[in-house]
Amino acid sequence: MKKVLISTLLGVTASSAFAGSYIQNFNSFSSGSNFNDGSIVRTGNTEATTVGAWTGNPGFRLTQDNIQSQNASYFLPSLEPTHTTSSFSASFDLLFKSDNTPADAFSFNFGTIKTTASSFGNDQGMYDSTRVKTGSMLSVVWDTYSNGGSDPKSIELLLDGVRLANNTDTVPFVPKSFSSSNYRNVTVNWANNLVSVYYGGTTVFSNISTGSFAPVMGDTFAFNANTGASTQDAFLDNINITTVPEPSALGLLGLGAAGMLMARRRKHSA
Ligand SMILES: [Ca+2]
Ligand SMILES: [Ca+2]
Ligand SMILES: [Ca+2]
Repeated sequence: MKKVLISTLLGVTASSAFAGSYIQNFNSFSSGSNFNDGSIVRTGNTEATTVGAWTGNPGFRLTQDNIQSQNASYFLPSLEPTHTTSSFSASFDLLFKSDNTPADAFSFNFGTIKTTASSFGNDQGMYDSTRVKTGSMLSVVWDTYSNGGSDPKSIELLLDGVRLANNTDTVPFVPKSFSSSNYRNVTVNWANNLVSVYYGGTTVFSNISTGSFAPVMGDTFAFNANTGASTQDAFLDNINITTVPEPSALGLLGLGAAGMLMARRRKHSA
């Protein structure tokens, strides 16, 4: 009996304790934004921010075209509540649509994000420079509205609201009509303080240094979308995020597993 229990513990240790993960495809929901998975959605418009908004489309809409000044945030539960994240890989599908001039932005954020956070400066991610609503964070922003000058439509990488990189060649794809084929896959990989971003099969950023960025225990991921005077639909689907805890945590877990293995062997030989 004891042997079975130890084997089970070893199995759990080997399969899931080394990485955190969040997977959501919204397929089991027909409406609303409560996914019963520890995530929190905050929006000023619950009819706009919902699954099931587009008949036949299983994605989650954060903002809706032709509704101005929306702000919707989708906070994921911490994937490393007791460790610091040392690397992560995130994948999701993103779709925009706008009848006229699209705006303003969609962002993917990772760091010390409080659930009071919202978009900051329309296209600078969720970072709050006063740090009242957030701590330090990385943000990837799909900026769909040209503010002119040095801020055209672009995909931007920010650390604490400050641009690390700005790709004005690979701009967000915002068609005027809906089609499932208009979804574009996004991959964001962060490891060794370098981040790479891929969008619709195109490399947006390749191994950009994230400088002084250092996650702390319990950091989280969050998505945000917002509209202004101009508007757009922003849909999200097929989220798959994996985190790896800091090496010291891995080491401790490894020792724990080895210890249990030794205990099990002792039991066998006894
Ligand atoms: Ca889906
Ligand atoms: Ca903009
Ligand atoms: Ca821009």
